[in-house]
Amino acid sequence: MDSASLSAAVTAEIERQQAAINYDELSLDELKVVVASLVERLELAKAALTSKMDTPKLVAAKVEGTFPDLPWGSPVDAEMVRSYLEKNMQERIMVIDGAMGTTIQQYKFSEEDFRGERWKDIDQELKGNNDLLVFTQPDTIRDIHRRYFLAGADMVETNTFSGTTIAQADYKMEHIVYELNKVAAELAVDAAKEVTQLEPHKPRMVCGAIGPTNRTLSISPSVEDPGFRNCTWDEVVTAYKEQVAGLIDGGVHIILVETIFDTLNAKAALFAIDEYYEESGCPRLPVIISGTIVDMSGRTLSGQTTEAFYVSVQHSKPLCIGLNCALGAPQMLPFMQALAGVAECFVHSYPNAGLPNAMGGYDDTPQMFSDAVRQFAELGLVNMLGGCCGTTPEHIASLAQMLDREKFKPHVRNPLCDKMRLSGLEAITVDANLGYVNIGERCNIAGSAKFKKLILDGKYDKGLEIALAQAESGATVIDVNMDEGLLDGEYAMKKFLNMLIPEPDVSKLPICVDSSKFHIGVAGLKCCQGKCIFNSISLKEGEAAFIKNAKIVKRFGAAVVVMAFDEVGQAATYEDKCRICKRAYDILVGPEVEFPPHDIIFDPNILTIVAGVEEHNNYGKDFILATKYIKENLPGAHISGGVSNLSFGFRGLTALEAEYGFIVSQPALERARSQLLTALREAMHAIFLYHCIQNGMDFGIVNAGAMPIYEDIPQPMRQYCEEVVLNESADGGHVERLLKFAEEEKERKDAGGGKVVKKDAAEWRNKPIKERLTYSLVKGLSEFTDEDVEEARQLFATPLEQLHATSTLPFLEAEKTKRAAERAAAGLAEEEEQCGKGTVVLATVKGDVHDIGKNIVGVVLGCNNFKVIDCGVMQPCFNILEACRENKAQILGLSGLITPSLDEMVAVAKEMERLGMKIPLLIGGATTSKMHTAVKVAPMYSGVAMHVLDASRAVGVCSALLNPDQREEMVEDVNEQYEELREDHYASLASRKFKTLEEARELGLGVKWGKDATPPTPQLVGTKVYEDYPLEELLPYIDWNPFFQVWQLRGKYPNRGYPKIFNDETVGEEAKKLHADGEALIADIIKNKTLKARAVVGIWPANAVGDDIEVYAADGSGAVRGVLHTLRQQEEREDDHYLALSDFVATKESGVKDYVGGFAVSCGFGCEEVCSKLRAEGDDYQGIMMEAVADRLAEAFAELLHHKMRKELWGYAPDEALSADDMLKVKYQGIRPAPGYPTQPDHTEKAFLWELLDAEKATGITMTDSFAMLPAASVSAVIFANPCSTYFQVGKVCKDQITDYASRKGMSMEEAERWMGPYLAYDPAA
Ligand code: B12
Repeated sequence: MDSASLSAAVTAEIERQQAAINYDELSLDELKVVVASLVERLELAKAALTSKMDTPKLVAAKVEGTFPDLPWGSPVDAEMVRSYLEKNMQERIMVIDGAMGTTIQQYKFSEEDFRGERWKDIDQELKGNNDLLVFTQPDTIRDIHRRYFLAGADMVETNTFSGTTIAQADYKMEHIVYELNKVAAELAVDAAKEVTQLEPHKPRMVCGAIGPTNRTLSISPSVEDPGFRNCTWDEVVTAYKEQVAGLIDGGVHIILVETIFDTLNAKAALFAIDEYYEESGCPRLPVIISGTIVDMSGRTLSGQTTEAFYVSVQHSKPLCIGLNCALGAPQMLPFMQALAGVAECFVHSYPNAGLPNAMGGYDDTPQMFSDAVRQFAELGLVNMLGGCCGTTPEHIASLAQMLDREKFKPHVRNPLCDKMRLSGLEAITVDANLGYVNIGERCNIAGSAKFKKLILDGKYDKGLEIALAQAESGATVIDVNMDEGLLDGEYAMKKFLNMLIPEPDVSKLPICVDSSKFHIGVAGLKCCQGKCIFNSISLKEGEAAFIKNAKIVKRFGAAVVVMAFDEVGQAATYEDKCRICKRAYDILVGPEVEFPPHDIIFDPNILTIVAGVEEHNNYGKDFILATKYIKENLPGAHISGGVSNLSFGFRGLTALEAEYGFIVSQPALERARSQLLTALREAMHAIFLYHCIQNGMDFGIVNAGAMPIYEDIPQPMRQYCEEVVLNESADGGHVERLLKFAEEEKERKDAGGGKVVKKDAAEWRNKPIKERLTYSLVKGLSEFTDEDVEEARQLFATPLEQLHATSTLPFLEAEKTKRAAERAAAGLAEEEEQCGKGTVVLATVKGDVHDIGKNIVGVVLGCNNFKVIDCGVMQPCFNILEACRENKAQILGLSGLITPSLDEMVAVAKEMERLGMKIPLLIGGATTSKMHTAVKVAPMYSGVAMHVLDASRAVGVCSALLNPDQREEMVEDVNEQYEELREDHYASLASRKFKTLEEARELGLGVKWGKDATPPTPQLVGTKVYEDYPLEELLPYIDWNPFFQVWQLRGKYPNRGYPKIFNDETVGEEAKKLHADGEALIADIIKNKTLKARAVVGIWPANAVGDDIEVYAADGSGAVRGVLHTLRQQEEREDDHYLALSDFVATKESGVKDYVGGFAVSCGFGCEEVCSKLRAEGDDYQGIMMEAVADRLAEAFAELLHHKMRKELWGYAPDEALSADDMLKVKYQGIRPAPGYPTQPDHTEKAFLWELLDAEKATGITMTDSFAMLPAASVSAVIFANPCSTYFQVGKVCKDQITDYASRKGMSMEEAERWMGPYLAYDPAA
């Protein structure tokens, strides 16, 4: 259709539509709609018209010839550039160019123009990738720079806004990034030279422009998952570093980090620049930083105020800071005023040509633009002006002429601020106005049991609620600490912070990233856009490490907490505190680090007083005096400390109570006592803090809400506490006085004077029995469980339940009766009694001998009215699924103790899927985990597969799964949770960093054998067998702690562990009874010789060869008996060494003679026979007790034999005199890692150990296909004697190591990957 007929057709259509409308009949609102739509159409038509009538395509002015170098030479002289700019910015308002994008549009390039010759055949659209034009249209880009210079700009920006691998990835052009930046810089420098030759009085310069990239480190791209990020800090830093290298090599004079809408991206850019200078040795060019305020709220896209933005980047010491883009000049005014008010450097602005119009274009003409920016100059807010979107060389010409004409006075820089400034979304200045800074400690896993539990349970969202509560209750800074052995601290830190940052009510506050592990703290810094506090560094590892770490913290721009620690240890006395802090201060502020003094916070260690050691009683005073010393002698530095340490001597149950906000099961008397302790402790804290603050302490990690005001502390308590805190009184009897006071108070309360019951506790006790039980279950209270359950039982229990009530299994009884009461209260008991709750099949999988955990689950389910079919141990998949079929099982539960069983569980899940089964699959046992179930088992089975942590949860889970009203919701919950876990798992795999095997080996322990270490020569070389070791000798070596775990008895702090558990209010009595039953059983076993203790130990000559240990014949012939293979740590962390067990044995090449030992022990012979008999008689309690006791004896036997080795058989510690407790704390020399334990996770290593020991023949202990030992109560280990040996965790290992390990072991890769499955740092299927 030609244009005339097209226009006729359009007109006809419009007429047709209009004819049908009678405008008179339309309402006012309808008419408005019509007018709006017509206006929109008209605008579109006008835009089309303008573009048709536009000036013809611009053609670049071709430049020929060469020009003399710029005044600052080549390679650039950074100092000359800086002083030129400093001088000029103080004298006049300088001019930076306008937009590149808008100006490029004037040249009207087509797709072909963008591609040029170089990419003419590429299978990718390139139009819009403006940065590429430096290659394909270089003349034009140089021409644009030239036009800006000629318009009056002092400096232009390179055409590299998207010149990072991250931004170029959109066009698959990552590979040209370095070249792009270099070429872009060269073009701009060419133009600068050309114009400088024309106007030598005004030399021109080039800013290397670094854009924000198209990803954000602080903001999640997913609305559903605010904790998610699509790029990491390290990726962004790497990308920026490559860009910086190209720009500098291309000859730029200034680095410009611009259009910052997420400060964390900008911090990564500044970090990359700093790192680049340090690594390259290149002179430091001036840096200009330019942020973008997105709307009239005055915040960046990532939520920061202008002040907070400045505080977050001030550490990079920019020459100039300002705002550009997004708004027009009039809208920017208040934010420019704020910036000029806070910045210590020069200030600039380069706004858009007004706000964008309906078409996304900019309407301000050159004149309008220069009129608009004039206000900044008039108000003295700026040292440089320019233009952003919508501006062209004509706009800049108009601006430059105005500045030339009117000679405004430039902005005068603020004096350098010598106060600490911190920022989250908002900024704070630590000064007299702010006063004492309260660092909220509730998100510190080491300081808050509640937070710790939530994080360990993966409930990060609930953890956030704690952070919110902290912020609401007046914390000035939020402390985040994830130091917990069971956690991947780095991952947890990142995950929590990434979730916290989008919560404005929390992230408005600065964060204190807190970890004793440097790398975890650094991981935290990588998540925070604001200026943080880094807690902590110290001289513990020596000066070199201190300097290195301080420089890293400085590079992130964080303030730092310095612990008063040095190579010798923790500073306890006044002298040590002052000496170490002074030394640290001098290093930090000295020329090598140049840390800002006001960003240093010393923690001179608040240590415990009144703990029974007289010399320690001065610790409080020492701290107060050290505070004074620091304030007076180390200018600028601050002081902080963990106040509650002071009174740890008085620690009671109170912390837990306070934490959970309800009474933790003590009777009124104990409660009163603990309240006294709380009151005393709080009084001591308040008094101590009062004196510290008087002397200059300005930070503190405290639970602020809990502390009384000094003046409010009643006398004589205040005086007594004060004397103790300051360790001084007229008669010197202050400590005794306070203790006596405490004792008397306690007695007074015991006599009834202090009976305090929480109000709500009393109220809920008046409710009906069902509500009372529900309340205590929901709140986890057990104080009244016994009496309530008894009441319920009298009322409702069924005959069957009463029968079970005679069972002597204490926790089972409690569990059962509680549930019975619930059920009865709900009126369901009778109904269930008739039909039972359902059928559950239980089995320990093939190759595994684990029984006890499964048995407990079986009994608990049985007691709760489930029909349980227990298939036993070592059950092949077929048997298990047959049992399900035969018994019409409604649930299948699998159990396993050792890692190879995990694979077996996956195999069962696959088979269930293949057979089309639908019943829920429950996974349990010591080696299993929620994560493994989510990642490996659940995806194999379309029915629900879920992990169950312990027996007490099994009942709830099975009940819900079989209840039609609850099942669906539960399955949905599990699926959702597991999906998240899978995502977390893969994200964590991707984010962890590993050394290559080669690098890790380089970082091995590297003992200088023969020089630093001489291995002891053993008394025994060869093996020794113990056929029937006297059981009574094992008794002192028993570790009772795991015994209580079996029965799921865990005392509440401080009554954790044996024998303190006996004092526990809730479980103490039961623990005593169980322990007595256990001891009685052991006595019986010894008397009747029911169990036999058998063992074989051996020591052989050996040497390390790489990561392996060659074991030689005992006869001294040097013949190689075989090889023990060991695995090396690879996951990156702070430690200097990446260990393998072979590091603990002298290397073959050293020529030094060395040895390894080993043993296999068992106390399980005879156990199974007794247990089957007891089971047949229905005495589950005694059966489980028998298994638990046999396990204890086996471990005790292992401890005893190791002791014997050290003292006699190896004999290197003949005089060792450790208590049993110290032995359990591994205070001896040498280690005995068991194959399967974290130091050697590979169970197959037991095969060669068995061969060496001839273990099966010597003891009768056999091994299953999965290398589980039979009888179950058996332990084996390899023994290392050298003092350098320590326990460690191999952790995850990479493919390079598995490849190497497999070939060393003569295994296929698949086989090695199968045995090492849970420890792989990669997905072998990927
Ligand atoms: C006590 C103990 C032992 C005892 C007893 C083990 C036994 N017979 O059960 C002794 C000292 C004998 C022992 C030996 C070994 N152990 Co061990 N041991 C432990 C320890 C400390 C506690 C396990 C335990 O008994 N807990 C108490 C019971 C009651 O709990 P449970 O088994 O977890 O069962 C509960 C829940 O899991 C759940 N549950 C269990 N099954 C099921 C099933 C279903 C369906 C459901 C719903 C729930 C459920 O409910 C149960 C009751 O609450 C764990 C570490 C730990 N903290 O878990 C290591 C641990 C299990 N042992 C381990 C290893 C490696 C070994 C050895 C191979 C070491 C060696 N080379 O000698 C041997 C193997 C023994 C053998 N026969 O082959 C590893 C296993 C993981 C792995 N890497 O393979 C662990 C995890 C230690 C570790 N961190 O590496 N061990």
